[in-house]
Amino acid sequence: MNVRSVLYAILIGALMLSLVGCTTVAPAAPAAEAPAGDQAAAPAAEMAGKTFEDLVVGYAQIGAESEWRTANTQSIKAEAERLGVELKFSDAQQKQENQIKAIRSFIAQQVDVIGVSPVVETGWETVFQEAKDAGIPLILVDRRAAVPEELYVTYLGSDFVEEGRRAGQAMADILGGEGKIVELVGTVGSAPANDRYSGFREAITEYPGMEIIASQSGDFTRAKGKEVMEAFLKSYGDEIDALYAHNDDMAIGAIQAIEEYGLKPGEDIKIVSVDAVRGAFEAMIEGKLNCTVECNPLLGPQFFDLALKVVNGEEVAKWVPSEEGVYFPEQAAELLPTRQY
Ligand code: GZL
Repeated sequence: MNVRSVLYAILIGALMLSLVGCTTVAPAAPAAEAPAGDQAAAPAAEMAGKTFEDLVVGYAQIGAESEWRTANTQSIKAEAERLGVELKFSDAQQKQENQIKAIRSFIAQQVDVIGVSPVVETGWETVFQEAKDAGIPLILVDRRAAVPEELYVTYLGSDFVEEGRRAGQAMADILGGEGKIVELVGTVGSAPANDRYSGFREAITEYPGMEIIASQSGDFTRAKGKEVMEAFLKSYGDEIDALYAHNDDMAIGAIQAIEEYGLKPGEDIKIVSVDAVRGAFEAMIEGKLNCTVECNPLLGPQFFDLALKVVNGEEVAKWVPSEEGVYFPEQAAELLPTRQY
């Protein structure tokens, strides 16, 4: 073999070796062409799931019956705006049939997720099943519904029984363990009314000197709370030592009735209520309310975080409870400026 042939052979060999030493990475096939199940081939964006800006959420709100509800609605709308979520919002004016219609409309529009605050606990199984059959996850917000757990992904809201217990213990402390109590109950059949009713009774059981002499629904509104308190005063007058109201709006209505009757709310009749809205702090500063148990309405941020996780197939707890406190007159003036609702 002459010199030229030897050099040629060496050159070819070196060339062959260099090809074996380096690999070229074929560009990832676009997701559409990637073999089924070959996640490694899918572009990163495809695996990231939806973002808030992609989200379309249907929210079936109860109505606008109280300061609490107004704050709750504001929190949900403001957070949707901040995140860039497309929010389809319905106000049912406290009618279950309107909430059911709204949920069916959201299903027809094929939203990504449905949020609902059930006005009452029963009557939801059919429409929740329709949402499940349509493959649309449903989140209970604020109030629970009496349905099988598989019909909703998670419940975001308070422990209303604990709120009732806290109100009962506060009432026992304020009354010194004895007195005749009238009760303004929330919307009949609603989870907060049912649970605040039972939690309060659980707490006062150990005080035999405490007696509930009358109990009637004021439907969580000021107007109805005033009306029912007027009836209580007509029937029992100054026999009444205290009022337990399932929300601050009914308590504020009752305060007006007590003053018009000629008694001093917060003194002649002690008052314990629930929600801790600004109106309650103002009433405590005026000496007309003796305690308010917090029920947090500012659920917008937690709701949309849960909605995005659910839509992206992430695990979420079956119940996400709210953090809440109990407030008394001596704290009211200092805390009022800090209250967000
Ligand atoms: C409680 C909420 C109740 C409030 C009322 O989570 O559902 O409904 O306590 C409101 O003020 O009307």
